Amino acid sequence: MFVDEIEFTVRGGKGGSGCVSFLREKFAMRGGPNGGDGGDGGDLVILPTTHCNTLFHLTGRTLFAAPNGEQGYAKKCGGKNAEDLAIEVPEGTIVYDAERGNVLKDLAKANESFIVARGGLGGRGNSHFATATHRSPRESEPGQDGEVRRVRLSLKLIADVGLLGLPNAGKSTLLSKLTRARPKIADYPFTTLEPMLGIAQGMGDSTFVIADIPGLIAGAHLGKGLGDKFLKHVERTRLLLHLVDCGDLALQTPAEARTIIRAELEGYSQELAKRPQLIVATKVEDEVSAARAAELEQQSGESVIRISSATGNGLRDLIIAVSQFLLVARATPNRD
Ligand SMILES: Nc1nc2c(ncn2[C@@H]2O[C@H](COP(=O)(O)OP(=O)(O)OP(=O)(O)O)[C@@H](O)[C@H]2O)c(=O)[nH]1
Ligand SMILES: [Mg+2]
Repeated sequence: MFVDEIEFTVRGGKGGSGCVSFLREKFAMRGGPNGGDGGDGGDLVILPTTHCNTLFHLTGRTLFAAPNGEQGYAKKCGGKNAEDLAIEVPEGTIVYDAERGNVLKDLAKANESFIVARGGLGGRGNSHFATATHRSPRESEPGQDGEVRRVRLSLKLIADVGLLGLPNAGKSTLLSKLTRARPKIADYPFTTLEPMLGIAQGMGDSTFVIADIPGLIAGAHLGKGLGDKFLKHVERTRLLLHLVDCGDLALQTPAEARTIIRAELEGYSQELAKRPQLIVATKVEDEVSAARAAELEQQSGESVIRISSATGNGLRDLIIAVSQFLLVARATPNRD
């Protein structure tokens, strides 16, 4: 199941307590204090990885706690420091402080881990408390508590290209033609219920990641259909492909489809609405669909790339257009 929002409490491990002990040996009956220090508590770490695609594996837990440090021992033996506890999350997970609402960390790159709750330090044993006048200290420190905080994780997929369109526009079919992803495809609306990524072969050695999301309908930003909650998964793309169905079974004219999607994007976020877009006419494989694509081009005043995922026509042109765009965009810093 695709889970992209989750909230729970995190706690660093408690430090082990310091030990109270005195040297007891045959010829040193009243030896000095020798209690060792407690070990430090483990840190609670969030680790972005490419091994998982959703936050589903973290559901059902309200608390993640790192292990506690070991207590100190006699003969100045320190307790062991606890291991850290790492929670794996998909790349693109943003960690928020659930109470204040501020971003703690955007984990956009795999393996760049983040300590979200530090473990407490171990307490000092009584050997640290001896002075010239206080030679038999019976005091030691308890370990410090680990940090505790409530966090919210929100996954925003990271892709180069996002597919947009009304239901049935042919988004998933295109994903399946350009990548090895195998999304569900069918002739009814809302076949796609959760986002899916695929890696496409671009020009030369280049590749690009495509995100397919559920279809949008008029009023999606007001919660109609599946709503616009999946649009956050194309927020971190460089380029949007707006797929417009030019087949004869389409319920809207291409120009209507274009207008609906543009309005939904604006309703969701002005910033996303300004993202570079290519208009892609889909199912262009006969005279009728070719005429509809031409009409769209004329009415919108935007150039339209014609494709048919069924025959493969136009797919190469699309790959060239996307690759050329990305070549320039990738050379420009500060995407996110
Ligand atoms: N003739 C023709 N049919 C196509 C083409 N591309 C997709 N289809 C058909 O259009 C229907 C919808 O395709 P999908 O890829 O599931 O559409 P979608 O945009 O992912 O739809 P949702 O997931 O519901 O938003 C399916 O019956 C496909 O077989 C095409 O190039 N030509
Ligand atoms: Mg689909």
